[in-house]
Amino acid sequence: MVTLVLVLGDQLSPDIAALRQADQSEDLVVMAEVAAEATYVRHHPKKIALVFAAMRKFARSLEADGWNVAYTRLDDPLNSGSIPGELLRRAEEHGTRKVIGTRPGEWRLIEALEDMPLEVVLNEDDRFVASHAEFERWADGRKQLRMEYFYREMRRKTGLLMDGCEPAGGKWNYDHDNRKPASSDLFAPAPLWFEPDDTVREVLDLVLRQFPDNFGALSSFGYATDRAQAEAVLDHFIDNALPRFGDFQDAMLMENRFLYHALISAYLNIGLLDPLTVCRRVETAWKEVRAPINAAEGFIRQIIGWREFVRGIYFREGPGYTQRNALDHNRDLPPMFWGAETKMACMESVVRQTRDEAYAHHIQRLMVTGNFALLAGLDPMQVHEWYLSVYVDAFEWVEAPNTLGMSQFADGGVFASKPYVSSGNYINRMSDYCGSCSYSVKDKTGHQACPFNLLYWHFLVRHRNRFERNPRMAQMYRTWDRMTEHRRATVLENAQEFLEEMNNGACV
Ligand code: FAD
Ligand code: DLZ
Ligand code: SF4
Repeated sequence: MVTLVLVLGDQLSPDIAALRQADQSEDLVVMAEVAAEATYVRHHPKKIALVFAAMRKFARSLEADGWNVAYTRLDDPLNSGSIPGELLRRAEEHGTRKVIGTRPGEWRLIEALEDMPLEVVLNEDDRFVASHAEFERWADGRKQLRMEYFYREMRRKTGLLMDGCEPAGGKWNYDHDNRKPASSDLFAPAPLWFEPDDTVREVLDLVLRQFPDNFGALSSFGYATDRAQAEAVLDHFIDNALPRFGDFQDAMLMENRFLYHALISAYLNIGLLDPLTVCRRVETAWKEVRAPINAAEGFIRQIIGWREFVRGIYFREGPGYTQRNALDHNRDLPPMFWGAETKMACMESVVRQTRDEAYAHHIQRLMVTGNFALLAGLDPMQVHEWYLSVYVDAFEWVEAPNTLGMSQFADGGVFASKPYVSSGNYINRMSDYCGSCSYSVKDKTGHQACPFNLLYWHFLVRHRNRFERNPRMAQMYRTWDRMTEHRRATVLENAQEFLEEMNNGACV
């Protein structure tokens, strides 16, 4: 009996577990562009285009390698509209009940596949450094899960940047070298983009027709859509940007959207690049003195540290994780997140960049949009859906822990020891946004005061019971307590006025 081999849109790796289990001479690979996956959130059009174009090219490369592939296009009249629906349709067509797949990166789809009236076997997705069992072994019995200790295990396991049992250069982490602000005239290499080929053009037409109202620009689509292109992006990054990646990792510039970032997260997440190979390439660049240790270590930590850690948390915490709301935040996402006018230059710039590129780098996501959402008490579920829809690299296993855990503290501290909040000061130090803002970052009270300055204290006061005994936050409460009563009352009143104006739909 033929077995159906399911390959999802973020499983585009030739050695994905399901393909390794299959028999090329007999089995049928099933791939499908389906409405359910394209609409579970209103994805950015560039994200849909990337996934569909990469799926089409991957299907062709499988056929060239000798696989039989049943590929369903989105506009196929027989398309049932969902992954389970397509499996049922193919099962009936080919008289089979057997399906092998690779465990999806989202509980929603795992549950849907496990509930199917077919014999579905889901293999562990082993395109990661740590297996689920390894993460569980590391996490079990620990009072707190902190990325740094997990990361050291991953360094030991992979031998990356290791000098025997010791970290290369004598330190595990070079982060304190990595906090340099950037000046507006900083020269940064342009990213490597690709002219749309026939496949991409066809997909762009489809996306334009089918998703005309989704937030995000489709014009100047330049993402890599196959393995060779993704590898060229990696080469380009290592040759041109890696040496300064560490130094300017946290900097933000209005006219320089990508700085020294790699722009490879989407390719890693859909399977066009392999994380360990990427890290070995970066390690080699360091060994050949083409990149300093702070850059190589900082970069490798993002991949074998943060990326693996967030995945471990997502699967450990289970399907209920996305419903968490530990701080009981419930304000609606204001329209500025969807491009409506705002007087905050930082928010305007990051949202505009997000709309144009489907990309913002980590600090823009964490310390501008995320920081604002947390300080303003926005509903974490709406924040999560926003991040899941607007970024080209957004898949729930990686997006949800970053958004709900790291950025919104909605999991109550499973992920982070303290909330990532800051006043306007931090944004001013790390960016060039404040110079052109209608608000004044120097003002701490009054109608011109930077909203981050007001909301920062409003947040701390709202959550005093939870955070004042946190040793990493006690100093902030002491600073607050030292202010005059009049000053404190004015800050809170101004913050409240700002939130009310925002709630009432005013341009703030
Ligand atoms: P670089 O800055 O060049 O970093 C290199 C690589 O490290 C990235 O490609 C990525 O694979 C990895 N990496 C870095 N930080 C993280 C992290 N915190 N978690 C996981 N991997 C990391 N990343 C996603 O891949 N998908 C998401 O949906 C996503 N959502 C996020 C939401 C929020 C609120 C925050 C704060 C961060 C989120 N991140 C997400 C992490 C990070 O912002 C992106 O991985 C990064 O910006 C991608 O751009 P880059 O490839 O240029 O990364
Ligand atoms: C993101 C995405 C989109 C937009 N479309 C499809 C699709 O049509 N078919 C498919 O197999 N996968 C798609 N994906 C990726 C899935 O949503 C992803 O596999 C799950 O969210 C699990 O990570
Ligand atoms: Fe953002 Fe405040 Fe700076 Fe304006 S002044 S750009 S709101 S941090």
